[in-house]
Amino acid sequence: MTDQAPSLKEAYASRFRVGAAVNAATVHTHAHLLARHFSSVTPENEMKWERIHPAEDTYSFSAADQIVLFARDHGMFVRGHTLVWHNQTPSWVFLDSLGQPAPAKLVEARLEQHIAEVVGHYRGAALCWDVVNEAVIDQGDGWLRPSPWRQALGDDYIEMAFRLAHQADPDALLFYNDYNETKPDKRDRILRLLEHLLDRGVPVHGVGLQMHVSLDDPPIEEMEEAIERYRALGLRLHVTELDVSVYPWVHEPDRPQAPARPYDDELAERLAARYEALFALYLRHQDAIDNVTLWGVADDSTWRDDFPVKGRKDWPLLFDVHHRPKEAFWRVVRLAQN
Ligand code: HAH
Repeated sequence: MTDQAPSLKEAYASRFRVGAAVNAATVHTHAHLLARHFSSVTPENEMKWERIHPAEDTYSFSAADQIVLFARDHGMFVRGHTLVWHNQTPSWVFLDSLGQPAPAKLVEARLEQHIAEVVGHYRGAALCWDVVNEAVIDQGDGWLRPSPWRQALGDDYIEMAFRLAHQADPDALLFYNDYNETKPDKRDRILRLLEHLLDRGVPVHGVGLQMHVSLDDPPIEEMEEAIERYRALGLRLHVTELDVSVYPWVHEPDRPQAPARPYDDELAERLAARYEALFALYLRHQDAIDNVTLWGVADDSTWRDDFPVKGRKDWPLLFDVHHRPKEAFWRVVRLAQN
């Protein structure tokens, strides 16, 4: 049945790649959708430090390798995700042999080794990397997140990571990736960081816009303003983690989250209209955008079921829990055909 649906990646072939995040399971269970509709993959977790480098002398490439081999067999682009992040990084990275905070030199040597090893392993296969993920704070005073990286190495850890990644693979496209990236305050902090890196001649080539959005927020105008500001830096843009939660985005810890709700035709229609507006926005900026990646393939396997509320079913993607194209899929495809 799904074979009768037009191919999403073909509909957008002259515009930008359309990608999906996959994991060790979905690269098999969702292979039919991936092969037909997507021209790019991002490993959801399999290249993160805790998975690929769980202990000082242990690299564990096999899960990510399977995804990369799938991509090679199907002619797909691979986005490497992610080298330096405050989450999903084991604590040993920041500790010495006595369990005390490790000296900067040791953390720096580990960072250097990790990037050389991981980027080196996927050289020529992962053509782009999210080098640094989510380094900027959401709100409040200041600029950079107080992450264990910053604590160990100071603000320069960001610059260091980009230079090391460039050394490990001079041909790879290097991205800074973040969420809430269109909120004006955070956008301005991210812009400041990117300008600072560019001024210093740091090899940063693109900005990753995660775009974990909901039905009404952020407004398209806010996203468009952010895209215009980012592209004005001369950087390439990737939409790296697109999904549309059917629940409002409540980020204040003391405000209640919306209760679980059923998925019905009205919701399907609102989701379709939202996806249509998002892809219309991307099409307006297709000369700056090279890749639009969804954070998952189909609604039966999405991180949104557990974020920000554990066990609250969500329907954020273009294919339903039975892998059938949703109304949102048809609207996105039709938009490209106009
Ligand atoms: C992303 N963080 C990460 O980049 C990705 O690696 C992970 O699998 C899922 C989401 C998003 C995020 C957010 O939207 C809000 C608060 C913290 C993190």
